[in-house]
Amino acid sequence: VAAAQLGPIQLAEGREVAVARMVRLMERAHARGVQLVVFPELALTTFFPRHHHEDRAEADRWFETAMPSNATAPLFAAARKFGITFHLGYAERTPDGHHYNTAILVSPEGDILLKYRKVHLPGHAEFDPKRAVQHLEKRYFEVGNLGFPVINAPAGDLSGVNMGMLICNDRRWPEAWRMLGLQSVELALCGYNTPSLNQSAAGFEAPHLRVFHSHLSVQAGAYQNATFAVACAKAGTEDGCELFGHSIIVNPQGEITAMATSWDDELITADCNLDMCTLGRTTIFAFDKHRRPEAYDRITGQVGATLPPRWEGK
Ligand code: ING
Repeated sequence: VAAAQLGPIQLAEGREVAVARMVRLMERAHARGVQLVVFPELALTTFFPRHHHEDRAEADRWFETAMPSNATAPLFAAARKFGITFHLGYAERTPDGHHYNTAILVSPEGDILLKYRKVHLPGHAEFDPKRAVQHLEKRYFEVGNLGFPVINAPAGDLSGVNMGMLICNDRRWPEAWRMLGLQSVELALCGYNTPSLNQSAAGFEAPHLRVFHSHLSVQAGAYQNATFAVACAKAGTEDGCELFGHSIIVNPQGEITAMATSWDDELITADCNLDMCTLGRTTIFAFDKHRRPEAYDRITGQVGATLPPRWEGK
């Protein structure tokens, strides 16, 4: 597998610029014998949720109404030419006018094997004057309505791999990983666009923690659900706003087996022997043997945290 990390896509750069760069990365992937390529979240355009459009309809320019389209056809053609299965993140506008932050898994023949719409939308819905940079995902996207699906489908020379997807902020929520784990996921695919500086005016966060938290989340999610994971960044400075790279591929033991060291277009690859999922799945994380859902009522019964009762003394 490969993570095909993308560097910045500027506001003025059309989809064809990003697609041409993605085709070049796919060519490099083919040269290295890669069978599955993961591209980032919202891989076709600049990270537009940093821009406020008073009229939401103005933001429709960032969305795809067809997949593939003329702009994305070269990517589908390259995948067919090289026999590569690929993951693509993009802004989806449905025929009936719904807007989602979407990821698809596409076969070399161009079939859409799996579609996922981002559930955990970070940021805010209205312009926030306190913020140095807006993060308006709650303004432009609806919460995903497809759950957290996993599919068993061909990938490369394997006839069936259990594949599932997360998008960006989802990776920080253990519930999202566990939904995939409870469907025996073997390869979790995640694209992200993550600012390298905390822009919410909620307090200082040392910059080095941004990459640390991203890696921590993916490594924990992979380990605790005995799955491989590919986390692929859109990186670099767009409109003066820096997104971090450091894409990674992680094995079911939680080890990073490949990491990007640039914040630009960069291909990282790793071999994935799916048998490596078996140990965790049949011992520590044998869910059927060890999970106690009857004790987890708060996890689906509550949204926010409640306060604990006060100790009344002995
Ligand atoms: N971006 C960021 C992410 O979750 C974020 C937003 C960054 C939230 C850091 C909290 C902390 O990686 C997206 N697009 O979700």
